[in-house]
Amino acid sequence: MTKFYGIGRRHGLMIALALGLASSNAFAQDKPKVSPEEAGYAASGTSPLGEAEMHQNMNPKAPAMTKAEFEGARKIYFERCAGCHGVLRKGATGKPLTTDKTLAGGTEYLKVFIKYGSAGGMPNWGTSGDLTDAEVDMMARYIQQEPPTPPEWGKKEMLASQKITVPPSQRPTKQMNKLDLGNLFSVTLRDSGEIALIDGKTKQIVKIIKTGYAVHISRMSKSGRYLYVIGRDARLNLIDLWMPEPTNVAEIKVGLEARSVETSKYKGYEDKYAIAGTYWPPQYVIMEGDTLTPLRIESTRGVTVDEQEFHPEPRVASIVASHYHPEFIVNAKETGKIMAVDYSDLKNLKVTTMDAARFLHDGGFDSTGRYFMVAANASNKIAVVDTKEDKLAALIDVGKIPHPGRGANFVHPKFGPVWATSHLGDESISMIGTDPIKHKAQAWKVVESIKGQGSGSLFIKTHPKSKNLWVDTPLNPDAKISQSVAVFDINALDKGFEILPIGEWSGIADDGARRIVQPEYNQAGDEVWFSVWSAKDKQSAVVIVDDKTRKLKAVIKDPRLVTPTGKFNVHNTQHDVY
Ligand code: DHE
Repeated sequence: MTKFYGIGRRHGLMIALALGLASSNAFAQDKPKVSPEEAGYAASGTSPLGEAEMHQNMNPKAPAMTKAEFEGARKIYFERCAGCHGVLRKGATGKPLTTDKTLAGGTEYLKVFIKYGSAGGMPNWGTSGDLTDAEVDMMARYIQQEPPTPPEWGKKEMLASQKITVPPSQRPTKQMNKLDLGNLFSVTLRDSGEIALIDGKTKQIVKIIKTGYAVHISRMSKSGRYLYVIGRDARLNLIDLWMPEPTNVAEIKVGLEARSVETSKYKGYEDKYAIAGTYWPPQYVIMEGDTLTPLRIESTRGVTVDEQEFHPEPRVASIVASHYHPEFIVNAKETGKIMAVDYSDLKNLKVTTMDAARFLHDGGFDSTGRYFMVAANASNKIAVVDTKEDKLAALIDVGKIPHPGRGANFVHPKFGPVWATSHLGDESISMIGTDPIKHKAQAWKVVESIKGQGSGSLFIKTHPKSKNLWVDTPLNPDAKISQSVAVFDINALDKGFEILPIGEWSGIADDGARRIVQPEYNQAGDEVWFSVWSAKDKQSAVVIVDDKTRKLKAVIKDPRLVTPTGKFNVHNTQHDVY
């Protein structure tokens, strides 16, 4: 059985319950429950750390392993397990797998747990066919050894990896091509480690550009000239859209594993700095915007907001650039801390740290650009940061495992301006009031919660010019739901949703998952683009829908479109329009 994000994975819940695993052991109890969708999601992104050199740490109390077994198990650990249990196995959304716990469990217990999964959300790696019995046995012995630590990555390593292929002095001073840059899309080609630049009008691929491994997101500089693309391997590419044809002009490896990048947007600092956050090492780095030369590296290691316990690897999740101060808002996942990092004086760095909630992940601004709304996903909360006052404005309970992307801003017919999120763990869509002046009673409260197609949603979207609210469900186990999208009328939210069969509309064969992921508007706000995300060796597509009529407008099919996922319209990304 192939594993493509957990589709077809038979959950081992019943078997685990029958064996009494879910409740019989402290090891199985001390973390929040995660849904199968969340477990599959967090375990999906093969960590590039499996390739890093690490010392084999044997524990004399643990069962023996050969070097080859240890290396094989380490690779599997970083491919399948690190996303939930952490690099150092201190636990994240998954339980800690430190040797005090695993040795107490013992090989036979661990084997059952790995093979059949658990009620707490541990996938059934054995019975799903992902791991053989021999591999399950190897993993059970491996997690009783001391975890090997990946190397640190400082300025020296970053500089050694930096390439400035076109120095700023040799770059144009104005746009040298005829592209309509505002309506260009940077499309993540996840499994080929590339982005496709697609012209919004002609729907033609302008260029494919090589980027990092399992490339993740694109962000724009304030001027709209520079495109920054980060891969899971922490390779950051700087693409100059003003060159005669958009060209990669610099790159750097900012660590061993990463997900986020942003650029300075405050007046006077436009295009000046870039910042990238890493999962490993747990740190962020502020760089020169046009060369990616590292200027200041800051660790995120520290204590958690709730238990006040030291955490050795708080991964950097989303980062946004404040419009109110020369600051980056940096989210540390495992500690639950949000940091406003002042970049006006990098030698005397001022950081305002706000306590939010653990498992900070993705988020975006409210419609005014003042409040940053970020999901603390496994805490089932949205944290609101007032970027003008540098204060936490609220911490709001929402549905199960909120996953907004950057969220959706619109004017609710009854409650005024709201920001909405959908959820991975349930079918709800929570709308939060965002106007503390004219709608004070509703501000920072869930004013309405409606039901979408199902759980497994990752992204929700609208546009200031649209009356539609689009909600994807790519991680829903039912193919009918994962291959379609729900659309609500913002002025009649209680009327329910229409389902558009985007997968079917793509016209591609239904043999490679065809998940519909991440609605993204064009610059004018009259078209919505969807990725039809199939397995790497199958055909994928991008489907474009007319926003007004909700009818199919175009399908982009091209053998070069390998696993398209995120799409970033230049104008909307540059100006935080969503
Ligand atoms: Fe993402 C944003 C982390 C899996 C597509 N993803 C983010 C952000 C983080 C993150 C921290 C916010 C960045 C920011 O705003 O600065 N993503 C992770 C993971 O840790 C996770 C769960 C597992 C992994 O190992 O990577 C993960 N993400 C995925 C996917 O599998 C997705 C669906 C497909 C893909 O391309 O990998 C995916 N993530 C995205 C997209 C965004 C994103 C499209 C940006 C959304 C936006 O509108 O800005």
